[in-house]
Amino acid sequence: MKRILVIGATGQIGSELTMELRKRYGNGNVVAGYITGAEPKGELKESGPSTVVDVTSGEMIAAAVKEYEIDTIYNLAALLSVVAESKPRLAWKIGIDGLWNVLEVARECGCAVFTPSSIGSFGKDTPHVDTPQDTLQRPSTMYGITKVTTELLSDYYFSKYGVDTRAVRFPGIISNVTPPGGGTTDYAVDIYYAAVKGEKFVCPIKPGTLMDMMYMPDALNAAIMLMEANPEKLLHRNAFNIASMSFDPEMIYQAIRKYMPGFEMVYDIDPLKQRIADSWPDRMDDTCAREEWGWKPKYDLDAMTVDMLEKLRLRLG
Ligand code: VAH
Repeated sequence: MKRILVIGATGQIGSELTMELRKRYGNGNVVAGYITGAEPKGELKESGPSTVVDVTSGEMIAAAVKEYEIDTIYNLAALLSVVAESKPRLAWKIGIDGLWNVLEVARECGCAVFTPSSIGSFGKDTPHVDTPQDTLQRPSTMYGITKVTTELLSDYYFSKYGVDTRAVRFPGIISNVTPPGGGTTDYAVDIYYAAVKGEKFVCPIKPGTLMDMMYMPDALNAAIMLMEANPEKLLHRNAFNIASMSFDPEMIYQAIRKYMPGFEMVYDIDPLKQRIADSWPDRMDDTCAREEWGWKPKYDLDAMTVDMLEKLRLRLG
């Protein structure tokens, strides 16, 4: 049975990924790694083991791997795109110095490693429509620079040391559990909260700005499916394009109004978020993921909207 450590287990992806992994592999086999000040709470804390793991400390990672006999590490420690622009050195420290620590421990202890990349790893010169799996990657954000470096370093550890590294390029992820923090695509989560609270939504991204987006259940399934995939079938490793939806603010606004006709939205563009969004693809080509490990999303914009509104209504009353 797999023994898994999730680093960044209390973040937007980590909190739901930890619970999904516990469902699939058994609560006791999935350790939630967190940093002081971001302790797990509620079911995440009660349902299985957790321990302090700061990704910038190789010793902490090694101690957790040895104590819990870990064979697989999901490394989700990162600053998101907008925050990373205000703290570029910290973004590198967590994203790359931290990754190096994870990969070194994985090399010494024989662990497989998943460290996600993102649509942020592409730049304005990358083809925006049907973005190829193998293409030009010259991002202009510190977040994107850390993600391209993540891909290259993870591939390096696979080819040079045989470390089993795998990853996907996540779209903007929409979830109804842990709110996101500091991302360019956060508007696609915040809009649902505004709708359910009966508030007018102020959108920071221009109409017509298409970006790849994905509902959290599909994102979690992609990560776990890839880590379970037959390695002999993988022609790529770090990192696979995965796509499910491509929409702009008008499309998600209309998707919500279909169920909440009184919902209103206005625009107040955030120049930094818009500059970042303009450099990202409209929609990636994910043929390689579909062919090499059977990737297939389940949620489209309408199905996600129905589920988001239902779940948020239950939680926010
Ligand atoms: C962000 N939500 O906006 C994150 C994500 C692909 C986008 O990396 O920074």
